[in-house]
Amino acid sequence: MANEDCIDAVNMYTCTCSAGYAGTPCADIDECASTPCMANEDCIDAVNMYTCACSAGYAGTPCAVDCSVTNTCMNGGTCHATGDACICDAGYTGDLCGTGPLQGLSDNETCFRDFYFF
Ligand SMILES: [Ca+2]
Repeated sequence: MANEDCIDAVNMYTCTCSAGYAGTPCADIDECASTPCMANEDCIDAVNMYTCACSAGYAGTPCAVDCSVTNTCMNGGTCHATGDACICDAGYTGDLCGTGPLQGLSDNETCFRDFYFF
C-alpha cells in the first residue's frame, strides 16, 4: 500500500511503513512535533526529515533580526548595515527598538539602566 515497503522472505512477504511513516495505514510522521528548531525559526515537515528556516523578518545563522528585509525597526531606529539589528534612538532598546522609551523622566534628567521600564 501507499507509504509501505515490501520485505521479501521465504514463501512470504511483509509490509512495513517506509522511513518517515508510521501507523495503520502508514501516515507521515510529523518530525516537527518535537519542536526541533531554534528560536526565530519555523519547522518545515517533510518525509523522514524536517528543515528549519528563519521566520519572517529573520535571517542568518543563527536566525537573527533582519531589519533590511522587513524594515521593522521601530521608534525611529535604523537598520544596521549588516541587517542583523536595529540601531535605536536614545531611550529605546531591543532588537527592533521596541522597548522604551524611559518613562517618567524629562529630557534633562539622568537615567540609569537599572531604572528602565520594560
Ligand atoms: Ca514528516
